[in-house]
Amino acid sequence: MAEEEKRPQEVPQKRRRPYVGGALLIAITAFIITLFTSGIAYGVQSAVGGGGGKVEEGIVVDGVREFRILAPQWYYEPSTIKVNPGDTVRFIVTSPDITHGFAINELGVNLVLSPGVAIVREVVIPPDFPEGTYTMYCSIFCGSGHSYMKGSLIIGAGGAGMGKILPYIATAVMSGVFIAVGIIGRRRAR
Ligand SMILES: [Cu+2]
Repeated sequence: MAEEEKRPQEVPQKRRRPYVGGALLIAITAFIITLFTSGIAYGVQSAVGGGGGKVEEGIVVDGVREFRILAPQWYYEPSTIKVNPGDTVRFIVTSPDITHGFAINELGVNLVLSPGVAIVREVVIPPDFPEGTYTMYCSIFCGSGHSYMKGSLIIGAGGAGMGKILPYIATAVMSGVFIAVGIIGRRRAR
């Protein structure tokens, strides 16, 4: 997922009415702040929620790789789990507070976690399943941190590093855009 860099110098020459420029600036600023916040929140979550980026491999019980996952507001513990292609995986997921979801699109998993009830789901990962890092996420709105309630499922070798680095790259890119917008804004003001 390489991001193409957009060059900021393609500024239209025609004059804009001030309020259009102002509204645009506010919209862009709001967008940037949102991305900043999510980048930071996600970064903090992957650093703290994952126990320092620890990868949980579960325990194998009678040939089934079992994970006990806690799902409070607004994270999964463990937040990064690893399985192998060909594994039979058992998820035992419990929410201690309010109703959350537990979804992994690529595996067709979408659980409703009623508070205090351990929800069990078994999945067989096909031996030829593409290795990689997949997202597990909350699929039921659960408050202000809902969109940050995510974790990673690594299948096989995965691309474990990318999920950790991505928020920081996003934040760095956004800093660049923020500065660029600031400079353009100043130039226009002259
Ligand atoms: Cu949620």
